[in-house]
Amino acid sequence: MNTKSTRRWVVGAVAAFAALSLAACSGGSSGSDDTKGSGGSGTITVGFSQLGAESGWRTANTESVKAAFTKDKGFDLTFVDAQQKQENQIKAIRDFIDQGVDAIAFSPVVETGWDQVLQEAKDAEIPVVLVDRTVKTSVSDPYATYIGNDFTKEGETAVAWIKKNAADAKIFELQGTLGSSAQVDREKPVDAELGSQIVGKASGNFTRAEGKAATEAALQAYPDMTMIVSHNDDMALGAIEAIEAAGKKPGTDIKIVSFDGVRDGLQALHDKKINYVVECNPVYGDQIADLVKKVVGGEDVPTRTIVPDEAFDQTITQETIDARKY
Ligand code: GYE
Repeated sequence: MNTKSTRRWVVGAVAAFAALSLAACSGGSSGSDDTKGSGGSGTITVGFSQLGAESGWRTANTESVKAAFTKDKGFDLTFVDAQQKQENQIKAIRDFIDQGVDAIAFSPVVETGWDQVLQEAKDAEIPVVLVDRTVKTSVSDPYATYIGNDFTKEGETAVAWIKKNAADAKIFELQGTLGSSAQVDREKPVDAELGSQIVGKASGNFTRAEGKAATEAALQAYPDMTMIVSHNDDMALGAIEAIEAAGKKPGTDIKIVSFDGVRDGLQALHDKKINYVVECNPVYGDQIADLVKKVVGGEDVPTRTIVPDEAFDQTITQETIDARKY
C-alpha cells in the first residue's frame, strides 16, 4: 500500500470507528470530538496559508475561503496571511504540520522553493490542496489536488482582443509578482504572440501603489508606449493614476488591458479608462472546502479543477458591475 492509500484506509477506519462509537454512546457526553476525517461526526481541522492581502482579488478570495470553512460547515480553520513572503508561508505550513491538521490548503506566492516543505507534509501524511497559483517541484505526488483559474488561457484571451482591436500597440507589460504562476502564465502568450511589440516590462507586485510607481517610471522610459498590459486590476488602477498625473488620457492615449474583474476595475472599464478586462474569478471557497472534505475522506478527486472565467469590454453595463460578487 502506498502512503496515500494507507492514509485513506486509516481515515476510513477512523470514520467507521467514530460512527460506531457515536451509535454506542448515543446521548452520552463522553464522545471524543477530536475525531479526524469527514466521517460525519468529526470536525476537519484545516490550515490555510494565504499568500497575502495585496489586491481586491485576494480580499475576495480570502472572504470566500473564510465563509466556506466555518464551524457550521464542519471545519476548524486556521488561516494565516503570509504578507507576500514565501518564508512566512513555509513557516505557517510547518506549524500546521506540527499541529497535525487534517489538511493543508495553500496559495503559493511563487512557483519554486516548496520542495522541502511539501516533502515534510507528505512525510507527515497530511494532504495538501493547492489553491490559486501552481508550483514547480521535484517532489513526486506533491499534493492531493489543485484548484484555480487557467492563467495561460486568460493571457490568450487578452492577446486575442489586442490582435483584433489594437494590433499595432506598443506594449508596456506591468507584471505581477515575479516568479508567481499568475505572472508567468499570463505573460507567456503575450510574449509568444506580441513579443516584438513589447517596449518594456516591470513588476508592480500585484499592488496598486507599486503599479503606479512602475507606470510613472515607464512613462519616462518608454514615451512611445500606447498600451499597458497589466497583470491585475489593482496595478491597472495605479497605472491610471500615473497616466492622468502625466497629463495623458488612460484608455485613449494609453490603452489598458487588465486581469481579474474586481468591481473597481470594471468601473474603470465602464468609465473608458480601461479597454478590456479578462476575468479571474476568486469566489470558489466552497469548491475548495468540498475538495478538502473529499481528500480527507479518502474520496477520489480530479488532479485539477479549473474555475471558469469570462472577459469584458467597454460595453459592460452598470447593472453587470453592480451585480458582481467582488
Ligand atoms: O490576479 C491578483 C492577485 O493569483 C490569480 O493574485 C491571483 C492573482 C490575481 O494578487 O490580483
